[in-house]
Amino acid sequence: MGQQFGRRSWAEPWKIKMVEPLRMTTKEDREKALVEAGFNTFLLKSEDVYIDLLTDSGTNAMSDRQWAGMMLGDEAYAGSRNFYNLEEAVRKYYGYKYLIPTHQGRGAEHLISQAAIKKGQFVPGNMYFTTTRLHQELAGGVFTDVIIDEAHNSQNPHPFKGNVDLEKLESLIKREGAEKIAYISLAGTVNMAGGQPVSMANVKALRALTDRHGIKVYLDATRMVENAYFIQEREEGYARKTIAEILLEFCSYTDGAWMSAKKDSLVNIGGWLAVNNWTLFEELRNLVVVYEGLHTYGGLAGRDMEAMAIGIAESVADDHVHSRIGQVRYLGEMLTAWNIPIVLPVGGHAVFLDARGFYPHIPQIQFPAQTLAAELYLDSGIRSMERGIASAGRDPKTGDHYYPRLELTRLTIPRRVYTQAHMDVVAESVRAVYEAREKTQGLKMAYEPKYLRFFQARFERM
Ligand code: P70
Repeated sequence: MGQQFGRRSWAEPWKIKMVEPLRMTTKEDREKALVEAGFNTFLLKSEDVYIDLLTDSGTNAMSDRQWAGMMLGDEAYAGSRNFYNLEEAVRKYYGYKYLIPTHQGRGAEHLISQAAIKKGQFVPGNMYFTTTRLHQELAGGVFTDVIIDEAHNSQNPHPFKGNVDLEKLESLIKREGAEKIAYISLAGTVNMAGGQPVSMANVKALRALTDRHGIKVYLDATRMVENAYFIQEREEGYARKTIAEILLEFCSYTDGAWMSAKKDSLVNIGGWLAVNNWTLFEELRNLVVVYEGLHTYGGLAGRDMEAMAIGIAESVADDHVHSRIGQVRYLGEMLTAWNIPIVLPVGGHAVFLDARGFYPHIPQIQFPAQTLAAELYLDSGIRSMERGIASAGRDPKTGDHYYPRLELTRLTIPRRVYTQAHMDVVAESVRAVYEAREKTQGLKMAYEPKYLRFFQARFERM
């Protein structure tokens, strides 16, 4: 593939030591499983899935060193050695002073939202993320999207579609007053936009603007390593800097971060929250014992913290990130070569299929992206995730559906798990589903839970 695009190929900087057999199913098996799952890929049994591209969260393969670290778990209730190793890794690679471990990302989102949002305050962010926005709303905040317009257009080739629109932000601050802004909720990369990065220039300018108004910036660092890769690749002055240097510089423009370590940090469970301000830290450290566990384990076992500490160091290795993003891009380039509509540029963790491009005849309220996820599973047993109107949920004020411009189905690539041959099989299945697009009909929602409905909603064929 590298040769076809006139460049040298990459290869994985590891070899395989242990394998897990995959189960193949028949079309009849899959039809039955899909109906039982209410056409929701979250409700399928993993055993019924062939290639699992539901998420890159907690689905990564750990290295031999991480597994060895699991054996060094210091399972003490308080003051585990592994906590201090994790604290040191976060300080070294992300640069924040004070660390609180949490069981996963949303545990950290809960704490920061409770501590830093007063009822009625606005929380501007570069596009919503489902769990992040929900915790902000549950804390009484009002999420406000301040991402650049380009992000809402799946075909716009902007290299940093995750950027904050500083004019949108400034006019919000002018209109509402700085004291009505809880903090800026900045994500790198932006998941719902297609894994799109934020530039260093943008975060620097954001820092300058927020400093003028005395507003804090907290970073969703979940896929910030991948964001650093795009800066190295695309932004002037960064080609010769390492991923680790770029990560540290980026974080230095923010006041703290929350992390779902299940992504970048190459573990199956874990997260953290880290800040530079001692007073805020004291409050968070007090809150964590209510919801997660003591502040030196936060819902994790010692071994989980050790695997995370080692995973953080592995995650910033340039050759690792290069091959990780290279694999995602390989799949994206194959689909683009076949004129299949995807979000461009291809992002860091996934290829996002543009379900509007697949099914222009299916109205958004008939869930085109959910339909596409169901069709892909039926075709080949590949599991993907809806990222469209079902994920967007409802406006808490009016109760109406949000109608996001992006109606996407995500093929999310776990790190160090699948091979290039798996990507070929995925691409061919996507092509088969694309070729059958005109005959495909939409879905209706048959059951809708109150919170984060996409996880447990059930659908039926129209
Ligand atoms: C995904 C996962 C999790 C996530 C994230 C960003 C940018 C925070 C979190 C929460 C899992 C997921 C979550 C909600 C809906 C679908 C899937 N993203 N910030 O697959 O972290 O899951 O550890 O609590 O992407 O994208 P956690």
